[in-house]
Amino acid sequence: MTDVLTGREPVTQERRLVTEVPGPRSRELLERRTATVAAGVGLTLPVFVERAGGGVIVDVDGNSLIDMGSGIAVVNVGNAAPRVVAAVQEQVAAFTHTCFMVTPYEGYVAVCEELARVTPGDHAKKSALFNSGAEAVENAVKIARHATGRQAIVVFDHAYHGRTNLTMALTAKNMPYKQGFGPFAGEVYRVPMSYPFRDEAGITGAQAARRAFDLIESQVGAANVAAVLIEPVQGEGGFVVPAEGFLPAIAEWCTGNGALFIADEIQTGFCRTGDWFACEAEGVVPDLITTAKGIAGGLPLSAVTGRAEVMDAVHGGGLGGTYGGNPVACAAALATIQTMRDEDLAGAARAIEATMVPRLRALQQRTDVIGDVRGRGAMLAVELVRPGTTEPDADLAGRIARACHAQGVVVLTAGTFGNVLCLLPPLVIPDHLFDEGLGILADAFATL
Ligand code: PLZ
Repeated sequence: MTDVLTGREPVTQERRLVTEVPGPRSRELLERRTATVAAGVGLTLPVFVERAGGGVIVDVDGNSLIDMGSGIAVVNVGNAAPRVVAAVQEQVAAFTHTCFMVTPYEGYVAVCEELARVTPGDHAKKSALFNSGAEAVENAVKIARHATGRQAIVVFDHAYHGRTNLTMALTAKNMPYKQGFGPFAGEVYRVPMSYPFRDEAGITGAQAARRAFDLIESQVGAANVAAVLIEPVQGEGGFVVPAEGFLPAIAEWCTGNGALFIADEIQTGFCRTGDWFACEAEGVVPDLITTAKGIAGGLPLSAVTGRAEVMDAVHGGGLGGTYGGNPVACAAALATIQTMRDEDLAGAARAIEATMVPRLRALQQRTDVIGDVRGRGAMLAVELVRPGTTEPDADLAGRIARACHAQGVVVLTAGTFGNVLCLLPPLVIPDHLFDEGLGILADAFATL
C-alpha cells in the first residue's frame, strides 16, 4: 500500500538475499568508488544502497538487509521516515537556504524551542544550530571558554568527539582518527573513564570520579577548567556505560568548581538509550549539551543547547556558519521530534533493550569469547575477548561482523581495541527483524 504522506510503496520489512553480498552491481560501484574516492574515507560494508526504510536497507542488487546500525545512530525514526520525507519535500520546494544569519526563518527557532523542551533540566535554555557533531562540540568548547574565561577542557579515555582539529584533540583513539594529523589543539586534558569491565573490580562510580578529580586537581588546577566534556554512554569508544554515580559526581564537581559540565549526547541522544537523553537515567542536568545524529532523521543538523546565561555570554556574531540550521534540516528535525513523541520511541528503545539483553546474555553463557554485554536502550554491545581473559579480540569482532554482513545483517564494530560489536537498530525496527538479526549474530558465534 502506498504511504499517504510520501506516495511511495514502503520498503518491505524482510531480509531477502538474491545475490551474494556484495552483489555484482555493488562490486562494480565499489570499483568506481576505489578509483575516485579518497582512500582515507572508511568503509564498513561495500553494499551500495538504493532504498531504505524501517529496519531494512535495500541494495542495488535487490538484496534486503536488516539494519542494525542506523547509519551510526542517526535514523532512529527509521530511514526516509514518512513524516520526515513529507516535511523535507514541503520545505525544499518552499526555499532551500537563506542563511539564518542573513534572513532568518521560523524552522530554526522552532527547533531551538523543541531542544529547550526535550533536553534535561527546566532552567531557561538557548541553542545554536550547526551541521555536524564535531562542529557542535567545537562550538560548545568555544562557548564554555568564553563564558568561564578559562581554557582547560577535560576529556576522558576512550572518548570520541569528532575529526576536526579541535575534536581530534578531544578524541582519545590514535588510529585511525589522529595518526599523522597533528599538531593538535592545546589545553585539552585526558583523565580515566569509568569502564566497569576493565576497571579494578568493585570500584564505585564515585571512586572512579575521584580518580579523575585527583588528576585534574594536581595536573590542571580546578580553577583553570572551563569544562568537563563527556559522552554519558561512550559511543565509538565501545558503548562504555560508566558505573552508577560517576556522572552525577562529575556534574557535582563541575558545579563546585565553577566549571561547566558538557554532555556530548550526539550518539546517545534522541531516544536512543530509552530516554530523550542518556543523562536522564541518573537525573544529571548538563550545563551544555551537544546533539546531532538522531535529531533530524538523517539530514545534517547539530546543536549546542545550554543554560541561557552561558549561551548568551558570547558576543553577537561570535557563533554561526553558512549552513548551520539549514531550513530543510530544521523541517526534518521538527518532523523527527514529533514522530519520537507521538510514537514513544524512547519506550521502543527500552523495549528493544528488554528483549535484546537477555538474549545477548544467554549468548554470553554459551560462548567463552563474550567478556561483557552492555549498553542501554537500543545502544547495545558485546565486548569480545580471548577465552578466560579480558584481552581484546578485535580479529574475532571483525570476523563476526563480516559473517553477519554476508548474511544480510548490518552490524558495526567500535571500541578503543576494536573488539566491540555494536547494535544500533532504528527504533522503529519490527520485532521479527531484530529477532532474525540476533539469530544470525548467534549463528556467527556458533560457527566461528
Ligand atoms: N560525538 C559522541 O559519536 C560521531 C563517527 C563516525 P560527526 N560518531 C560517529 C566516524 O568514523 O567518523 C560523534 C559521536 C560523538 C561527536 C561525533 C562527531 O559527529 O557528525 O561525525 O562530526
